[in-house]
Amino acid sequence: MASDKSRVMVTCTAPVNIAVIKYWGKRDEELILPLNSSLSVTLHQDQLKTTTTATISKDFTEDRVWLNGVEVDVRQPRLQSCLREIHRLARKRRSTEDKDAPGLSLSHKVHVASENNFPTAAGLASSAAGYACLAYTLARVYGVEAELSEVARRGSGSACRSLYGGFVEWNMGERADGKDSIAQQVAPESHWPELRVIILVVSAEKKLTGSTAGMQTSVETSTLLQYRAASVVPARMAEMIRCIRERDFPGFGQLTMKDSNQFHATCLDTFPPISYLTDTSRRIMHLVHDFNTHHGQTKVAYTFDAGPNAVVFTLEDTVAEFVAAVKHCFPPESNGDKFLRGLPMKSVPLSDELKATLGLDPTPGSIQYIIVTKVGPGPQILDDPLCHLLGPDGLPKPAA
Ligand code: 2P0
Repeated sequence: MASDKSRVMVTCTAPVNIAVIKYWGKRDEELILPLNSSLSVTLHQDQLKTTTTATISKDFTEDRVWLNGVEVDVRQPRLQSCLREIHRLARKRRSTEDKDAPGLSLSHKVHVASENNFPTAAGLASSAAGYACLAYTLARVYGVEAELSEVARRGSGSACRSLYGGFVEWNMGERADGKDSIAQQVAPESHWPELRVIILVVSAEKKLTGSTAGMQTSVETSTLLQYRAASVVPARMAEMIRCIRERDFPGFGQLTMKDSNQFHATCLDTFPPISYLTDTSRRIMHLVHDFNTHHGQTKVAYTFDAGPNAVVFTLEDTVAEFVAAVKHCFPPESNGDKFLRGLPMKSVPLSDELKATLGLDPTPGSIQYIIVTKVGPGPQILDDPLCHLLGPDGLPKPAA
């Protein structure tokens, strides 16, 4: 943390998370309280992360925020909501806990710069990592040590799950004020070291229906969503936690696929219907089921969020064979050298038996690239001042 009498500057990173029991639908739009609990896997920041720098100074005349180098409107309600919450927690700390707590005057304005190391438009849950990183970084700047679920959640519901590493549950809570709607770790990232995550980037286009508007229409029109939240998710949460604790991959994988499918069924049950999956998404689902049939057990499992990209879970010993199957069914078209990204892996040939099982005709170019990653830790604070995205003047550093 860089500081002098008038200025504090902090830089932190936060991870992307992928839900295996999905959040879809709010019971309170203002407080961002969900209809059901959800559970996610935190992805490793070596492959996907948001970096955020925040600084406050008596010299600043207004709050300012830059996202990937472009200034955004700081008056947007969700940003304002996060700032208000962090100010509230900072005031609370000073009045009740520690009169000498670090942090500068709350009347000072803040400058924030945030960057993703992956394309925002790729539909890879950038808002979750972004708001988790904002909450975590602002907390460090203002000397807040409280639990930050409420701050992150006000930015984006799923962001509260990116505050922790490993396997994370967002408990829906029961209270009307949302004080018990918080994220907590189910198991740390070290718990299941063999687990791997393969992201199949299908389309980098911006999605047609945003999550916030989409889930609002689902709440208003889908009876399936109400049934899911009340009667399906509670038992699934308990079963998913058991599968994770026991490292039961077939159980984990089957439930992950079923929950993804039910989430997309509620989208279709929404009126007018919402469809996030494309033909390529459905072909990936077939590939996964064919692969598992060939092996006579669940060795890979897909999940899809509010977009066509697939996130596939598997164990370390299966990555190379599954990637070979993906390359067979979806051969890279142009960027062959950049097709495979992330963790290094060996290349294996596809057996004739498996090739014969895969009923798909190859469709070149329909998967743009693949990122191989694993389960990772929660937000980190970066000590090296070279990592700051803002210069000493509080403005974004020019791109290197
Ligand atoms: C999830 N998704 O659990 C689900 C699965 C998308 C599909 O959380 O309105 O961006 O900001 O609370 O968190 C996307 O919704 O929505 C999401 P808001 P958010 O990850």
